[in-house]
Amino acid sequence: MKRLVLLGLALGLTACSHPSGRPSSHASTPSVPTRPVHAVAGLKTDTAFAREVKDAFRHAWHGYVRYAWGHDRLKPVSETYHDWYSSPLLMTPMDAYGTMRIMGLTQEADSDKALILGHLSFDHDMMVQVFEVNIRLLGGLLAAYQRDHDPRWLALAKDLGNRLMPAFKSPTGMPYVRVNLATGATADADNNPAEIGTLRLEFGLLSRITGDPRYADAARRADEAVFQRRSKIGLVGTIIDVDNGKWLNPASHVGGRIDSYYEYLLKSWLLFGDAQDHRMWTSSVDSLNKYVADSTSTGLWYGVVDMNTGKRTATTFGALQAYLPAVLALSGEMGRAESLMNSVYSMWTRYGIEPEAFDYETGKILDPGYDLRPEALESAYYLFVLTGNERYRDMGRDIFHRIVKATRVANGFTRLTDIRTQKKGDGMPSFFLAETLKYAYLLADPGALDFDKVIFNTEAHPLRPVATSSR
Ligand code: DMJ
Repeated sequence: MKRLVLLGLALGLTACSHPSGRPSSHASTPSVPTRPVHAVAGLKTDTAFAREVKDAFRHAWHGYVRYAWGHDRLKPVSETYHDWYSSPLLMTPMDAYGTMRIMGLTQEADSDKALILGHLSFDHDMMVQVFEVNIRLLGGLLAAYQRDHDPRWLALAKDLGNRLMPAFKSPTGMPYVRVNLATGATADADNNPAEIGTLRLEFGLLSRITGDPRYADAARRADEAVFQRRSKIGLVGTIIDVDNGKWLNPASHVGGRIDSYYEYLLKSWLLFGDAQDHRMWTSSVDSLNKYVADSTSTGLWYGVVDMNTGKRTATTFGALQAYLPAVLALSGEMGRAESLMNSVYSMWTRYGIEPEAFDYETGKILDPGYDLRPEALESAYYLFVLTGNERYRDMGRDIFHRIVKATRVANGFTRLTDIRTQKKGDGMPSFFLAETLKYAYLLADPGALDFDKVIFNTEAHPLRPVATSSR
């Protein structure tokens, strides 16, 4: 059934349905493709929940304004800030901006916008991590431009895109991990599928908006270079050398360093409507479901296997892997998405807060930190809007309450170094404002953003389809 639906979509057929998502009757076109599943109409707002999330956001933002204004990240416990590089790139303001607009926090958003447009500059002689800067800043700038239509956002996006482009100048076309924003010098050939493949949405959209194909072409070549080097059984490994294309670590999984590679294969197809993306996604997810998925007595998980043999090498799962129910649901694989969401929620309730990593066979915690991560809330949100089933909103509300209870401090929210003792660290990542609180808010008030009109980048910046001819 799934294959028929997807084939129909690829061929541009007009009607499809899914038992959980409402039927789609939109025509498929290359530039604004039809989606496999659609949001359930008329979902009600949970006003009390929405108010709580907004209050949490204001609390986090006020901590940033007071102690970290103009810098990358708040350290709420020591009441100071952290910058990623020698000059701040306004990670938190850029990540927070779209969430403020969705929540209707106009005053905060206006002052945030003034800060960014007045101070954000990429003209710095410093090495930056291409992936991190892309998902936070290029994604955030493009989403802001598509929302506000203010050309200053686009000018910054173009400038950043141009400065990141030298990263792709490797013999294989796969980008280096880091690039110097001023000189174009590159560093670190040992890259991974996530950092290589999580550029397509932003670079593709930059090309669609500017009419300059160079960005999309470079990111697509990089994606294809990873896909072409998949093993005979269709899996990718954890680390690859972008100079010679050789795999340096054959562990295959859906966690950090691979996670958003899969996410972007699907989303590139949905945003750009290209049949080749669709082929890469379907063949990749088939291999994932065949080899990496693990049906156990405690439910469905996705563990670790050798990319060449498919032999299971570890039964590790954790906070980062929790994005997968969202991606499976968006692709129309609702059964698997719902089973995996049950496992994700069991991980939260078992330990009170999810661990960064644990062994789903033995229950042993492998990494006890909690970094204010959003993935479980992201998946609860997708499942709620695509099924209309309140149990997913209940899960999300419970997760949100657990986060607030354990991580709220006087001047914001902070990561935990150990979920067993709830020992607090000292850092509020920018994605807490971009993703964690945005997905919590959208669970509470799903009408605040039309799910069917956007594709969220991996930092939860909502991107919109643009016709090829548009300038
Ligand atoms: C975010 O920066 C993105 O969601 C990325 O894909 C994974 N890590 C963090 C959130 O956990």
